[in-house]
Parts: sequence; C-alpha cells; structure tokens
Amino acid sequence: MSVERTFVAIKPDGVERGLIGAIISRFENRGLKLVGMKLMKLSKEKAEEHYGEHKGKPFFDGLVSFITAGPIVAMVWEGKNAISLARNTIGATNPASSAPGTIRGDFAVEIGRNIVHGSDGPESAAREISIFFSDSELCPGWSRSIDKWVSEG
Ligand code: DAT
Ligand code: MG
Repeated sequence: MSVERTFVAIKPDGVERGLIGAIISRFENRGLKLVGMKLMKLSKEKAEEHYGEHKGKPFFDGLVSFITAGPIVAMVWEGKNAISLARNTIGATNPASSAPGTIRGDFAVEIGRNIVHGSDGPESAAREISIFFSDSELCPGWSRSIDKWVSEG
C-alpha cells in the first residue's frame, strides 16, 4: 500500500445542509490526513472540466448546474491507500444502494444529491487535485503526531 492523495469535495447540497463538519469528521476519524482545503464557488467551465468524463451523458447539464449552484468545500486527503479508503467512506454513487455507515448511506437519498465527491483512481486524483489546487496550496511536510498510531509506517 502506498501513500496516496485524493481529491474530495463536499457538494453544494452538503454545504447548504450544514454537513461540512460531519463530513470532514468521517475522513478525520478514518485516519486520513487533510493536506488542502478551501471553500469555493465553481465556475461552469471548471465544473465541466472536472466532470469531463461525463460530457454527453443525459445527466451532464443537470450535474454541472447542481455543482455550481452554491459553494463547495474542496479538499485533498492523504494516507496509505487514500483513494479507495475515501471512496469506501463515501459509499456507492447512488445513495439508494449506499451502505449505512457510509457518508452517502447516512446522509443522502438520491443520485443527483449525493453530497460528496471522491476521486476514483490515481489518474483522476492527480487530474482533479491539479484542477482545484496549486502546489503551494497543499500544506507541505505536515506530519501528525498521531500518525504512528494510525499506520505502522
Ligand atoms: P461518483 O461521484 O460516485 O464518482 P460518477 O463519477 O459515476 O460517480 O458520477 C459523477 C456524479 O454524476 C455522481 O456523483 C452523480 C452524478 N450521476 C452519475 N450517474 C448519474 C445518473 N445516472 N443520473 C443522475 N446523476 C448521475
Ligand atoms: Mg466519479
């Protein structure tokens, strides 16, 4: 297992519903380390770039207007296996079948309002992090005192 970085965003529904703290806690509690975070309103262009793989699909326009409808919290989380750990913590894409205990399984009911995004692999993580953050915005060399209790090293 290698140390990875993954891009996670709390979507406008999560922000509007006052779930920022609850959602961040899930990742902190899991043991992942926060290395970048900002509250921002996405432009249509940036939203279309972020969701470029879905361009042309029937839900694309609705997805872009939803993700640009209010502020999002953009974050980068780091840790061993961070990409799949974050996806497991987030839960299945459609909250109708997300397991209880996952973020979507506990806080969401339908696919168009699934409150959180997480990168689905190493290439998309690198691509998405670079869309939202410059290198200088990612807190460098932060080592937490608890890390030895989260991971064997
Ligand atoms: P995920 O967000 O789990 O990575 P995805 O990349 O397949 O899922 O899709 C991106 C987002 O697009 C997803 O979070 C919600 C929306 N979406 C996906 N499939 C959809 C569909 N069939 N109908 C409506 N929205 C959909
Ligand atoms: Mg995806």
